[in-house]
Amino acid sequence: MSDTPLLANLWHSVRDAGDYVADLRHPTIRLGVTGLARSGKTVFITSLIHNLLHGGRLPFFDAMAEGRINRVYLEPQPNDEIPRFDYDRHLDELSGTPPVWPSNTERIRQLRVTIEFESNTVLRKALGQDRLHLDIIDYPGEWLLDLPLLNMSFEEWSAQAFSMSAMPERLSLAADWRAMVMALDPLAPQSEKNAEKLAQLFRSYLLSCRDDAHALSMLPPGRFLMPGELAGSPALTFSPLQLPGNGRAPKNSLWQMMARRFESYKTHVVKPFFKEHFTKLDRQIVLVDTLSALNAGPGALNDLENTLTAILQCYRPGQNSWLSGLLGKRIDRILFAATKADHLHQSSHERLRHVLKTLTERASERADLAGARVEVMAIASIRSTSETHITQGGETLPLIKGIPLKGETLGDRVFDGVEEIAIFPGDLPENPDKTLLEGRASPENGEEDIRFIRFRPPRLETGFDGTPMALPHIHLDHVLNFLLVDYLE
Ligand SMILES: Nc1nc2c(ncn2[C@@H]2O[C@H](COP(=O)(O)OP(=O)(O)OP(=O)(O)O)[C@@H](O)[C@H]2O)c(=O)[nH]1
Ligand SMILES: [Mg+2]
Repeated sequence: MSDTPLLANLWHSVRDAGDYVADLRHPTIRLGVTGLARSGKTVFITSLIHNLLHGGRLPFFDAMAEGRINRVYLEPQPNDEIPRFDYDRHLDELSGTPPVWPSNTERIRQLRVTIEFESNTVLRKALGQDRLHLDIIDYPGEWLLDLPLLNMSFEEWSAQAFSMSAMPERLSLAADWRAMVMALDPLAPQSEKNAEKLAQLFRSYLLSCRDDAHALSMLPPGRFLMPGELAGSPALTFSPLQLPGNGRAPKNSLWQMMARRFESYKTHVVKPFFKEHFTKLDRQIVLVDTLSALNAGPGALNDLENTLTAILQCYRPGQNSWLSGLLGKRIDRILFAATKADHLHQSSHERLRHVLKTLTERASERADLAGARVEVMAIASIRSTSETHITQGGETLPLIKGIPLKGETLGDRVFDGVEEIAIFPGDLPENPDKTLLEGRASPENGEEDIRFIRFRPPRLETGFDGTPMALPHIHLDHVLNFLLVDYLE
């Protein structure tokens, strides 16, 4: 299959013969937006759309910079079975008084944006191509981490989950769940009560791993953390167990009950997601809260690298025979973006990118990713800080300025959500390999920890005529260019 989108679109058109003419004139790109919980998916999509709709500052988005974008608007999405991405609600939250960050979203969502443009290629002009449908599909990154489960038996998965729970950064968090597993006889008759209790303890352990203080990310099964519409269903009421003795369990034992549910999770939850959604994506952006992992220490960074490897493996055809059988085409561009770069001064943005680049390079080597173009950027979907500096003893110190969220603390200080402050956010070390090994900056070398304070989103400005000004951002234009440039030539 060709790598060029024009030919790729021809191919899709031939497949869906009914839409042949329409598709050629108005191609569609399906962009997957993913990332673990709180990585910044909702804020990213909202700001991206707002910037497109309201002509934001996007100097490095070629089609926009060349004045070839005529109109951008939202249209009804093509897939009725996927809930709509609630752009209006999220924008309302961001434009409130005071503005607040959007609420959590735990499900797959979709939104269609149509871009009317003037092509600068003879072929596209001849085809009358003047419109691109951009279908954005927002889904939890946790769900991608379930792919390896398809190649595992319940016994293998149990053994892996048990050994992971014994890692130093996890052991104390897993203590209650491990204690119950060890106290139970898995060969005893099945019991819904025990299944529920075990599943609940297992889920609490995974949730506490995800807390800011630990910031661990490799926590399958994905729906335990992001259940979507499946919360409370039997397909999610299971937990790894330890199989004693000869590895055989009687038919109606607790072990068999859990093994059955593990298999139905794979059949009814994991496979349909990959089959119905994942295999239909053309391009992908993976948002990574790299700063939170840096803040939490070496265990979290290590874990993040494993997570990125697992995510990248989903894009590797041939890695999973079940999946590669379904992949009619291949995702040809993947962008990894370190989000929330506005927590750092711009002098550290390149270093933040470098940290994520090092992590993804190591992960891509392990995933042996053939074919797809992978890019790494540091971005802020919504810039909540501005930059300033102070001069102290002849030395200039870069600062960031913003309004910390109510309840945020710095030392003994508790912020009220109104007062603006300027702080030195800390530098990221120049050498990311060292950072990755040690987890954080080393004060003995004069490096400081990052001061990670959450800031309030900025007030949405309006122009003289009351029209909203686009949301401030860092590098969203680079993101758009990487993902769309060849579709808009
Ligand atoms: N300063 C800053 N904070 C951000 C930015 N993007 C996200 N955040 C913060 O990160 C939080 C999570 O962002 P969301 O966009 O809701 O993350 P998500 O990936 O959709 O999270 P789930 O819906 O829980 O999966 C927000 O509430 C903000 O506090 C950004 O560009 N700048
Ligand atoms: Mg969300």
